[in-house]
Amino acid sequence: MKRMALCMLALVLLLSGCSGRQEPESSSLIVGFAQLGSESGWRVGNTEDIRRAAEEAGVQLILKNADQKQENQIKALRSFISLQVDVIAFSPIVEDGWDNVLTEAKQAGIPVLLTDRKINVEDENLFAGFVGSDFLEEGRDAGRFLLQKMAGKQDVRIVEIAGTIGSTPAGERADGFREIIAEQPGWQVVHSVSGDFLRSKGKECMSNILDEVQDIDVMFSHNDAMTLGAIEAIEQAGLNPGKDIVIITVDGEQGAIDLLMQGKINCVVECTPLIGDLIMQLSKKLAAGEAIPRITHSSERVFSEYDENLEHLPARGY
Ligand code: GZL
Repeated sequence: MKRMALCMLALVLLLSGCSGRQEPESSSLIVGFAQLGSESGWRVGNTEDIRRAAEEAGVQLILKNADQKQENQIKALRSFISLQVDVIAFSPIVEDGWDNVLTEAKQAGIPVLLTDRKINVEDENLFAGFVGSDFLEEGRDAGRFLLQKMAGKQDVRIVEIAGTIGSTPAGERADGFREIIAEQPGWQVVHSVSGDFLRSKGKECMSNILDEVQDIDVMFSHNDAMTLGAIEAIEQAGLNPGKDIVIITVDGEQGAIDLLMQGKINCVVECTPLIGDLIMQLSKKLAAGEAIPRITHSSERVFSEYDENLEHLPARGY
């Protein structure tokens, strides 16, 4: 009886959430997805791709947006548990604080798939696996570009605009970048501050940095949204981004690729949000009781001023 109510509720949610979309083929698989927010073009693209993939896979998707608040994500996970969805998937805004709610999901017999970001939990069996980017490698790629760009230079002064404190991408991008530049004589990150992956905060942070820090050679920003904001501040200060200050960013949004082609950004490390199909494939396996890999990484590349024919790149889609 409860499951019938669930299917009816899921149908109502789907009908209310879809603007005239063709309803997916009826499917027994119901996935509850707790999205963390809409903080960047990357996140919006990620949500759209998950909706598209669910529709194409015939999966009934219940997607709730937490507006960048962990407590809202936890509430969403608890609602999926009470709805007895088949699979729970979510992009944890930060790494800590998930043990209790995921224990409840385990006790309810609902498998959990981590997407996009990782978590720290006592019991690693509280989730079945992770699908998303290798953020450590993204940070290393940013460092490798700088080694090429600044080859032979000493005393390179770097400022960093970091992502959400306590999130996997912020921690691992920072670590990977520092690992690669560690041996360079006189290279140092002279200032690091979190812009929370938001464009507005990226602009605010860079404006403050320009007031406080002298002789900046490089800005490493953990996402394109903050980079676009920071570039506004750099230009308002009368400086030329990409020339006076080397700009390295992560995500690969269309806006950043456009600025790369204009010479205002020097390197864009791709972090694809388009993992909807992988999420659905892994969810179907979990629903069928099959094991999945603990880690499934998306494949990504680097775009930089050293690339030719960037103008022929296909539209980024986010
Ligand atoms: C990375 C993702 C990050 C993006 C940001 O996988 O979690 O969150 O880099 C987004 O744009 O806000």
